[in-house]
Amino acid sequence: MRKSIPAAAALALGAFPLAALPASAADGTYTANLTQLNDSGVTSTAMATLDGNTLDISIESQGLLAGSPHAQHIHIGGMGQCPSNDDEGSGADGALQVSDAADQYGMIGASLTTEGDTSPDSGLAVDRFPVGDDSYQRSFEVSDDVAAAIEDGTAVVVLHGVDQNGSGEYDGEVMSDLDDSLPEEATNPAACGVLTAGQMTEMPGGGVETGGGSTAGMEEAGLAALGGTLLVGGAGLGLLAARRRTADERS
Ligand SMILES: [Cu+2]
Repeated sequence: MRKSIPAAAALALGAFPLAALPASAADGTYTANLTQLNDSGVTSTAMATLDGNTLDISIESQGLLAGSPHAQHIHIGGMGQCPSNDDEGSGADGALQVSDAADQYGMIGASLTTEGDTSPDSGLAVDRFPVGDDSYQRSFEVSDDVAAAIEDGTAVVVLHGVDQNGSGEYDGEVMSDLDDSLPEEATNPAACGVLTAGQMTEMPGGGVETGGGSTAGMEEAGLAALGGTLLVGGAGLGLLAARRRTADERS
Protein backbone atom coordinates (compact mmCIF):
# COMPACT_ATOMS: atom_id res chain seq x y z
CA MET A 1 0.00 0.00 0.00
CA ARG A 2 1.41 3.33 -1.03
CA LYS A 3 -0.29 4.93 1.95
CA SER A 4 2.27 3.51 4.35
CA ILE A 5 5.30 4.83 2.53
CA PRO A 6 5.23 8.40 3.86
CA ALA A 7 4.96 7.12 7.41
CA ALA A 8 7.84 4.72 6.89
CA ALA A 9 9.89 7.43 5.19
CA ALA A 10 9.24 9.90 7.98
CA LEU A 11 10.20 7.32 10.53
CA ALA A 12 13.34 6.46 8.64
CA LEU A 13 14.28 10.12 8.34
CA GLY A 14 13.75 10.67 12.00
CA ALA A 15 15.27 7.46 13.17
CA PHE A 16 18.34 7.17 11.02
CA PRO A 17 20.46 9.85 12.72
CA LEU A 18 19.56 8.37 16.07
CA ALA A 19 20.31 4.83 15.02
CA ALA A 20 23.65 6.02 13.66
CA LEU A 21 24.71 7.27 17.09
CA PRO A 22 26.64 4.92 19.32
CA ALA A 23 24.51 3.50 22.10
CA SER A 24 26.73 5.06 24.73
CA ALA A 25 28.73 8.26 24.67
CA ALA A 26 32.06 7.81 22.98
CA ASP A 27 35.14 8.79 24.96
CA GLY A 28 36.33 12.23 24.12
CA THR A 29 33.03 13.54 22.82
CA TYR A 30 31.53 16.65 24.42
CA THR A 31 28.47 18.79 23.96
CA ALA A 32 27.52 22.19 25.29
CA ASN A 33 23.99 23.53 25.06
CA LEU A 34 24.49 27.27 25.32
CA THR A 35 21.74 29.43 26.75
CA GLN A 36 21.33 33.17 26.74
CA LEU A 37 22.94 35.72 29.00
CA ASN A 38 22.02 39.41 29.07
CA ASP A 39 18.64 38.59 27.50
CA SER A 40 20.44 38.11 24.20
CA GLY A 41 17.89 35.62 22.89
CA VAL A 42 20.81 33.50 21.66
CA THR A 43 20.75 29.72 21.62
CA SER A 44 23.70 27.69 20.48
CA THR A 45 25.08 24.20 20.49
CA ALA A 46 28.75 23.29 20.56
CA MET A 47 29.93 19.79 19.77
CA ALA A 48 33.52 18.77 20.32
CA THR A 49 35.88 15.85 20.28
CA LEU A 50 39.14 15.82 22.16
CA ASP A 51 41.91 13.45 21.10
CA GLY A 52 44.99 14.12 23.19
CA ASN A 53 45.35 17.87 22.85
CA THR A 54 43.62 18.02 19.49
CA LEU A 55 40.22 19.64 19.81
CA ASP A 56 37.71 19.51 16.97
CA ILE A 57 34.84 21.82 17.75
CA SER A 58 31.79 23.01 15.85
CA ILE A 59 29.28 25.62 16.98
CA GLU A 60 25.84 26.39 15.57
CA SER A 61 24.08 29.49 16.88
CA GLN A 62 20.86 31.41 16.44
CA GLY A 63 20.07 34.95 17.50
CA LEU A 64 23.50 36.61 17.47
CA LEU A 65 23.68 40.20 16.24
CA ALA A 66 23.90 40.02 12.45
CA GLY A 67 26.81 41.65 10.67
CA SER A 68 28.95 41.91 13.79
CA PRO A 69 31.81 39.68 14.93
CA HIS A 70 31.31 37.56 17.99
CA ALA A 71 34.32 36.70 20.11
CA GLN A 72 34.04 33.13 21.36
CA HIS A 73 36.20 31.27 23.81
CA ILE A 74 36.63 28.21 25.92
CA HIS A 75 36.87 29.54 29.45
CA ILE A 76 38.63 27.53 32.15
CA GLY A 77 39.76 27.84 35.74
CA GLY A 78 36.42 28.92 37.22
CA MET A 79 33.66 26.95 38.86
CA GLY A 80 32.82 25.35 35.54
CA GLN A 81 29.38 26.88 35.40
CA CYS A 82 27.45 29.62 33.68
CA PRO A 83 25.77 32.62 35.26
CA SER A 84 22.01 32.83 35.12
CA ASN A 85 20.38 35.03 32.52
CA ASP A 86 18.88 36.92 35.47
CA ASP A 87 22.25 37.76 37.01
CA GLU A 88 23.01 41.46 37.06
CA GLY A 89 26.45 42.89 36.51
CA SER A 90 28.42 46.09 36.30
CA GLY A 91 27.36 47.19 32.82
CA ALA A 92 24.68 49.58 31.65
CA ASP A 93 21.31 48.81 33.28
CA GLY A 94 22.91 45.91 35.13
CA ALA A 95 24.33 44.22 32.06
CA LEU A 96 26.58 41.31 32.87
CA GLN A 97 30.13 42.04 31.78
CA VAL A 98 32.85 39.49 31.22
CA SER A 99 34.54 40.00 34.57
CA ASP A 100 31.21 39.76 36.42
CA ALA A 101 31.02 36.10 35.45
CA ALA A 102 34.70 35.22 35.67
CA ASP A 103 34.41 33.48 39.02
CA GLN A 104 31.83 31.16 37.50
CA TYR A 105 33.19 30.38 34.04
CA GLY A 106 36.81 31.36 34.56
CA MET A 107 39.26 33.04 32.25
CA ILE A 108 39.92 32.55 28.56
CA GLY A 109 41.69 29.24 27.96
CA ALA A 110 41.39 29.17 24.18
CA SER A 111 40.11 31.62 21.60
CA LEU A 112 37.83 30.02 19.03
CA THR A 113 39.13 32.05 16.13
CA THR A 114 38.45 31.23 12.48
CA GLU A 115 42.16 31.21 11.60
CA GLY A 116 45.57 31.79 13.10
CA ASP A 117 46.36 31.88 16.80
CA THR A 118 43.91 30.28 19.21
CA SER A 119 45.60 31.25 22.47
CA PRO A 120 44.10 33.65 25.03
CA ASP A 121 46.17 36.35 23.29
CA SER A 122 43.60 36.30 20.49
CA GLY A 123 40.71 36.77 22.87
CA LEU A 124 39.59 39.97 21.19
CA ALA A 125 40.89 39.40 17.66
CA VAL A 126 37.59 40.66 16.28
CA ASP A 127 38.63 40.22 12.65
CA ARG A 128 39.09 36.48 13.22
CA PHE A 129 35.78 35.54 14.81
CA PRO A 130 32.54 34.41 13.18
CA VAL A 131 30.09 37.12 12.12
CA GLY A 132 26.44 36.92 13.15
CA ASP A 133 25.15 33.35 13.24
CA ASP A 134 27.91 31.98 11.01
CA SER A 135 28.62 28.32 11.65
CA TYR A 136 31.97 27.56 13.20
CA GLN A 137 34.17 24.52 12.86
CA ARG A 138 37.84 24.16 13.57
CA SER A 139 40.37 21.59 14.67
CA PHE A 140 43.41 22.80 16.59
CA GLU A 141 45.77 22.04 19.45
CA VAL A 142 44.75 23.20 22.91
CA SER A 143 46.96 23.66 25.96
CA ASP A 144 47.21 20.96 28.62
CA ASP A 145 45.14 23.16 30.93
CA VAL A 146 42.32 23.43 28.43
CA ALA A 147 42.40 19.71 27.66
CA ALA A 148 42.27 18.91 31.38
CA ALA A 149 39.37 21.31 31.96
CA ILE A 150 37.40 19.75 29.12
CA GLU A 151 37.96 16.29 30.55
CA ASP A 152 37.04 17.52 34.04
CA GLY A 153 33.80 19.06 32.82
CA THR A 154 34.84 22.57 33.87
CA ALA A 155 35.43 24.03 30.41
CA VAL A 156 32.80 26.56 29.38
CA VAL A 157 32.01 27.83 25.89
CA VAL A 158 31.12 31.53 25.91
CA LEU A 159 29.92 33.60 22.96
CA HIS A 160 30.30 37.34 23.29
CA GLY A 161 28.65 40.38 21.75
CA VAL A 162 25.17 41.58 22.67
CA ASP A 163 23.27 44.50 21.18
CA GLN A 164 21.88 45.53 24.56
CA ASN A 165 20.22 48.75 23.36
CA GLY A 166 18.86 47.35 20.11
CA SER A 167 20.72 49.83 17.91
CA GLY A 168 21.86 47.16 15.47
CA GLU A 169 25.53 47.58 16.29
CA TYR A 170 27.95 47.57 19.19
CA ASP A 171 27.76 50.96 20.87
CA GLY A 172 26.68 52.59 24.12
CA GLU A 173 28.18 54.61 26.91
CA VAL A 174 29.80 51.86 28.94
CA MET A 175 33.08 50.53 27.66
CA SER A 176 34.27 46.92 27.81
CA ASP A 177 35.92 45.66 30.97
CA LEU A 178 38.32 43.74 28.74
CA ASP A 179 39.31 46.53 26.36
CA ASP A 180 38.32 50.12 27.04
CA SER A 181 38.51 50.96 23.35
CA LEU A 182 35.46 48.76 22.70
CA PRO A 183 31.89 49.26 23.85
CA GLU A 184 30.81 46.71 26.43
CA GLU A 185 28.28 45.40 23.92
CA ALA A 186 31.16 43.97 21.88
CA THR A 187 32.37 41.79 24.74
CA ASN A 188 29.43 41.18 27.07
CA PRO A 189 28.57 37.48 27.16
CA ALA A 190 25.66 36.50 24.90
CA ALA A 191 25.49 32.77 25.54
CA CYS A 192 27.18 30.23 27.76
CA GLY A 193 27.30 26.47 28.12
CA VAL A 194 29.46 23.92 29.92
CA LEU A 195 31.13 21.29 27.74
CA THR A 196 29.75 18.02 29.06
CA ALA A 197 30.91 14.53 28.14
CA GLY A 198 28.60 12.73 25.77
CA GLN A 199 26.71 13.06 22.56
CA MET A 200 24.23 15.77 21.79
CA THR A 201 21.12 15.29 23.89
CA GLU A 202 18.76 17.31 21.75
CA MET A 203 16.99 14.93 19.43
CA PRO A 204 16.47 15.81 15.77
CA GLY A 205 12.80 16.61 15.35
CA GLY A 206 12.40 17.43 19.02
CA GLY A 207 11.67 13.86 20.10
CA VAL A 208 13.00 14.46 23.59
CA GLU A 209 12.48 17.49 25.76
CA THR A 210 15.66 17.82 27.75
CA GLY A 211 14.32 20.74 29.78
CA GLY A 212 17.81 22.14 29.90
CA GLY A 213 18.16 25.58 31.44
CA SER A 214 21.15 27.83 31.78
CA THR A 215 22.18 26.01 34.91
CA ALA A 216 21.62 22.49 33.60
CA GLY A 217 23.93 20.32 35.62
CA MET A 218 25.61 17.01 35.22
CA GLU A 219 22.68 15.07 36.60
CA GLU A 220 20.28 16.57 34.15
CA ALA A 221 22.64 16.04 31.26
CA GLY A 222 23.10 12.46 32.35
CA LEU A 223 19.38 11.86 32.49
CA ALA A 224 18.93 13.43 29.10
CA ALA A 225 21.69 11.23 27.70
CA LEU A 226 19.99 8.20 29.20
CA GLY A 227 16.71 9.25 27.62
CA GLY A 228 18.49 9.63 24.31
CA THR A 229 19.91 6.14 24.56
CA LEU A 230 16.49 4.69 25.28
CA LEU A 231 15.03 6.58 22.38
CA VAL A 232 17.74 5.29 20.08
CA GLY A 233 16.76 1.77 21.02
CA GLY A 234 13.08 2.49 20.53
CA ALA A 235 13.58 4.25 17.24
CA GLY A 236 15.76 1.43 15.99
CA LEU A 237 13.03 -1.08 16.75
CA GLY A 238 10.48 1.16 15.06
CA LEU A 239 12.64 1.42 11.99
CA LEU A 240 12.96 -2.35 11.77
CA ALA A 241 9.23 -2.74 12.14
CA ALA A 242 8.60 -0.17 9.43
CA ARG A 243 11.00 -1.91 7.06
CA ARG A 244 9.36 -5.23 7.71
CA ARG A 245 5.92 -3.76 7.12
CA THR A 246 7.00 -2.10 3.91
CA ALA A 247 8.60 -5.26 2.67
CA ASP A 248 5.47 -7.27 3.47
CA GLU A 249 3.28 -4.82 1.64
CA ARG A 250 5.49 -4.84 -1.41
CA SER A 251 5.56 -8.60 -1.62
CU1 LIG B 1 35.03 34.58 26.46
